[in-house]
Amino acid sequence: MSDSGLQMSRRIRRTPYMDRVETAGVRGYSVVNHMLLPKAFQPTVEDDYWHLREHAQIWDVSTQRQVELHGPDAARLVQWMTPRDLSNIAIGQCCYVPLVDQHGGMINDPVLLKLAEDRFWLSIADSDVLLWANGLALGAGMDVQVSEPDVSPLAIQGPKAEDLLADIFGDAIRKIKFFRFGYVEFKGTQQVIARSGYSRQGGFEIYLQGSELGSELWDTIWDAGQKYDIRPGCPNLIERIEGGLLSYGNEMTRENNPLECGLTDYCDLDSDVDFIGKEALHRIHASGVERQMRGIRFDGGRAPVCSVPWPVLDNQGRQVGQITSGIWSPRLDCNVGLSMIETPTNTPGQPVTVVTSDGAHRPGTVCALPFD
Ligand code: THG
Repeated sequence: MSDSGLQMSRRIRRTPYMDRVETAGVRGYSVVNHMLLPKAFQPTVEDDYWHLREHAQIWDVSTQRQVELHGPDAARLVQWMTPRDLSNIAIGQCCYVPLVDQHGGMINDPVLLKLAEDRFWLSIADSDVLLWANGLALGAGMDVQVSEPDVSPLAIQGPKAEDLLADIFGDAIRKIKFFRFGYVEFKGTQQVIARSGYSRQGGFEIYLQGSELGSELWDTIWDAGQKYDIRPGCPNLIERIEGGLLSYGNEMTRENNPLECGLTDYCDLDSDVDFIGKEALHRIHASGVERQMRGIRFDGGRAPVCSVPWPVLDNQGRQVGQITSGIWSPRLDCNVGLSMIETPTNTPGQPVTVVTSDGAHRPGTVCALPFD
């Protein structure tokens, strides 16, 4: 911890898996939702990338905090918060939902879990949804409790995740469909397990309730995983960019609306449901978005680490966007990046220039997401 340069304090919360994460050789952290997120284990992100595509990894994603809405008005509140029509979702279903403000700006992009007709979890990205939801409930006089329960997701990702978890919890988990969840028994407790996760390699997320069980859960999976060449891991930057998975705070902020973020499929603008930002999104939809989230492939050899956004220029040298996450892809044999790009330069196939932080001007091409 000391060599990461991060000065610890109570405000930067540890996770229930942290002892095991440290033993496993974590090499650095980020902070998300005021909590540590492991960022590296293997010598390189590329080692992690190839391993994730072939085997199984265990990820401490406790920073995906749950905001629980519970009570008679829980369903009304959650629907008010998102343009996605939730009227037909079932108990046991997960749902990727943009949350927007009154101007259509992105507040967060959580995974919603419907636990009961009157109980939901919003599994959030990096912004304080707890306060937003509580403020809305209070202001609207809704009968709903808004809390952050003791739930810490642990992701098992990669093609061998299913076999590994079936060894531990039985074959029933094989029947869980994508973006559905069920329950498994662990040490006398019932735990939520969903087929989901922040990668395109398949896998599950266990929403551990009860921090005191963290080390035991990690050890159980770790021991059973030896057979599957399990390794400690974390959301992989190469895999995430290739898969077009957005990171709130990086690719988008409140400055962006879900239509330009490429989340139109999760916005049911024509439905009858009432939600915050409906008027704004209708207006934006009618006038057309001014920019769009895209992939960019670019050359010039291995790019440096993208810790500040890289300007994207059109063929007249005018800035039309910025790469907010970018890295070398060893599989595609070029650099890949995510960028919001202004119309009309954002149609796939357009040539652009990326100015990386080493000063290099690199030729690139706009492409659709995901990259494959
Ligand atoms: N899992 C859980 N919580 C999370 C994330 C996660 N919270 C933060 C962050 N990740 C939110 N971002 C995403 C982005 C994309 C997806 C999940 C979380 C995703 N989307 C499906 C897809 O693109 O195929 C859409 C599924 C749907 O149809 O609803 O997987 O990873 N717990």
